[in-house]
Amino acid sequence: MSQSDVTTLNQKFAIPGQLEFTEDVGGLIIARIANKQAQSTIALQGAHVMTFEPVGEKPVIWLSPAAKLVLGKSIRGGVPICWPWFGAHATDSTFPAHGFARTVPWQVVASEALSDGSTRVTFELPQSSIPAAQWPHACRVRNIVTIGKEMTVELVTENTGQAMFEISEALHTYFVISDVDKIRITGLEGCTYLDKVGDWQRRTQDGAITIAAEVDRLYVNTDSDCLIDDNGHKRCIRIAKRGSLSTVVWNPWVEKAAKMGDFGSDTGYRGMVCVESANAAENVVKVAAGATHSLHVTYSIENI
Ligand code: TA6
Repeated sequence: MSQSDVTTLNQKFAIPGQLEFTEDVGGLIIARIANKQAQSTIALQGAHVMTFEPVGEKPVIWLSPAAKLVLGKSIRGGVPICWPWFGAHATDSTFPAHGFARTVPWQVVASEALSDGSTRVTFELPQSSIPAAQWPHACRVRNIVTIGKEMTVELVTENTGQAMFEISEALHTYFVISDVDKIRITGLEGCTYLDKVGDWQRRTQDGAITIAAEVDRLYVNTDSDCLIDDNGHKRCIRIAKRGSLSTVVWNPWVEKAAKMGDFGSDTGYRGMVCVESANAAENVVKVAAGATHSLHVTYSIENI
């Protein structure tokens, strides 16, 4: 079946009243979920969750108003999948930052209306989308997205080859916030982090994280939940992860956001923060031949 054929996708996987597939003007195919608990849009390119909005709640996931929905280009916002490496490639600077997974076509392999009223869609990265020069390993990679009053994203890597391989990865999630000076991020107190803004110095987190300049930190050896405590929206966003020992906190601030060119208005950076559930630096994951590794995150809202 040609996965680029919306009609075929809808015949096989649409769920009346919950899930349909449409083609965007830029040629991207979008899964559109609207059930009694939430709405979400997911691009098949990169199995990229773009939006998530529980019923009666403000949007949780931030998508840049200037996001370019173009084939082969990364989408600014949502939940980009960084795989099979996080950040710059270790040895080849010509390979794309954050890996290739987020800019190649994925396929839909399953859709389910769950008994609790949520909707689950399973995406798979076909071997044909994997550039062999960048990743010469046999593997099965799935992204399983469940949309209800909470959102769950599970990135599953199966080593179907004969030798161990090593990955670094992240669900590089962008969150909607009221304003960058009205939030604090908790859960990483006392953790060691690599400070990209400070020349990758290793530092220790003292208290809650507040943001008043560019922040780009890779916290290591932490499996803690993180909370984005948003005094402006009078809510907390909980990020509850399993299978992840790193967390990245990023806000580009004004200069870097302007340079990136797809943050929308010159104050676009004020309405977002990234809290990314990852495995990177000393937390890279060795996947033995025949083994399966899961990075699983549940995003939920708590009112304050
Ligand atoms: O996760 C933080 C980070 O690595 C930043 O350093 C910045 O590069 C950001 O990711 C966005 O990267 P992108 O390739 O999506 O522009």
